[in-house]
Amino acid sequence: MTTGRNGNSAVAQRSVERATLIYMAVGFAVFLLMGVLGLLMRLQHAGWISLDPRWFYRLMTLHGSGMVAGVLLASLGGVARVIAPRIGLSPRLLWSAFVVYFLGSGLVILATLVGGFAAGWTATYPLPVRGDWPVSATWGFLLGYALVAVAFLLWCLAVLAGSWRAFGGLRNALAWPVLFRRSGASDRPLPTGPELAATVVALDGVIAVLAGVVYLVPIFAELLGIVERFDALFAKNMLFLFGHTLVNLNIYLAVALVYATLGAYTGRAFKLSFPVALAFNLVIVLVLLPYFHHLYQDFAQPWPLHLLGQIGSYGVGVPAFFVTIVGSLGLLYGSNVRWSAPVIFILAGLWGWTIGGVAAILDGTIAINNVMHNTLWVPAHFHSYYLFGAAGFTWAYLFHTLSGVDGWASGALARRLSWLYSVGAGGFVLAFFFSGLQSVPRRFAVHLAAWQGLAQLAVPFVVLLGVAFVGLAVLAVRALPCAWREPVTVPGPADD
Ligand code: HEM
Ligand SMILES: [Cu+2]
Repeated sequence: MTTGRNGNSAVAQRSVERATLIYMAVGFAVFLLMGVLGLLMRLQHAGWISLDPRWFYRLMTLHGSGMVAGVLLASLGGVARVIAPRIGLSPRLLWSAFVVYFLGSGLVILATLVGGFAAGWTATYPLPVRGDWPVSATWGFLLGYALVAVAFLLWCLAVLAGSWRAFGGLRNALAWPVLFRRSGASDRPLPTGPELAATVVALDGVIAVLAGVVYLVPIFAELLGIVERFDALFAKNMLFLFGHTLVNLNIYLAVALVYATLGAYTGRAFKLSFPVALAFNLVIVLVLLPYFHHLYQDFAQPWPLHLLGQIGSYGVGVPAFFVTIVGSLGLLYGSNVRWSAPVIFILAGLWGWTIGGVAAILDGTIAINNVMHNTLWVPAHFHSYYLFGAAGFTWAYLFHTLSGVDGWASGALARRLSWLYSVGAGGFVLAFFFSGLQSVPRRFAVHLAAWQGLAQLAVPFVVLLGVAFVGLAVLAVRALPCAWREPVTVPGPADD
């Protein structure tokens, strides 16, 4: 049996590649299904259908949790595929993670659609234990979350173990020689951008999962009657240390996918520069601080933590700017771009991600949060950076994987569909932003007549977005069997 330079046998490597493909394909399918729920909610807000409010909240809960889990799964698969040539990943860990993820998501679907759980994707304590749905639904939902968190943890461990081995320890895996030694001459290999990003995400991922456990265990204890109640403020801190961090890490995974994709279309290899290495190392700490902005309205929270949230929300913007905008524009600037669906997704994504990020920083400002809190401004900002950024970048890489530089994704149809997606997504999030400016509340099942106009405006854009994605899905699915059978054709991270 041949053993590759990353320590995996050819069979193991093939298994890793197939696992990553399944992560991405299943994540994409989940994204499409959850998008339909999003359309239903906007139709409801437009006053064009009338869902029972209970059903609205069940669908909203499933949509939020399903989207976050689905896009994350796809990004985890994509990044694993990108780093696999040099970092030997355990196929057993990756496949186990997939099975656990699948079981967890299944529980969440059952808990919401059958059980009636409707506490929102955040399931903020004490809502999960106070709802009037059966307690089995609460168990199902929270156990489902626990399984998804365990699966994510398995992925993090696979990456940490692999990069430890490939780079001979964590310092090299975090590119510290680039930071602290000028020459950079080292007998050990240094990580590429995607490899560094993966290690950083895996490290913070472990912390986020631990926070999730600290959140869930007391709730389980209360459900079992072991404790009567516990501190809601502490719970909320843990919840957002978990939730905020998780969705933010998805962004950095997606950025790694941009690095891995863009070079193929611009003819530039990504070089791990000092600013990008520094930025990613700062992110390790900074990504853990902004979550306090979710608690600005909790007057019982000690005020220095509010201040920390303010500083952290601004602070994380600086390295984020370096890793995305500087990193990607460095690959684009002055190059001869070959226009293709993945490139269009990435360029639209850089815009959407930046706009969403600025909107988030605004809402992370205490004085502004006092006004914008719990308005549709909040979904506006996270749908911008998710739909364009985290998800958009991930689909760019998926299409690149399934098409290659000259395949179907470079054809006129795929390119047109990509533009349609940008227009659809743009119109949809703008309607959210304008609603936010009018102080239309988020998480309301029924909207007043005065609020409905903007929702009505959003619907055709959502349909456009849907048509574009279904079209791209048809093109992509046809390329799937070939990618399953054949060994990787996508070039791994550049060796130079
Ligand atoms: C396909 C287009 C999408 C549409 C039409 C859509 C629509 C919606 C709507 C109408 C809401 C409820 C807003 C409210 O009244 O509070 C919502 C909430 C949400 N969406 Fe989306 N969405 C889409 C894509 C996404 C994506 C890509 C993600 C993330 C990966 C996402 C994550 C969420 C989350 C986390 C919530 C909050 C749920 C909660 O409050 O518990 N959505 N979406
Ligand atoms: Cu946040």
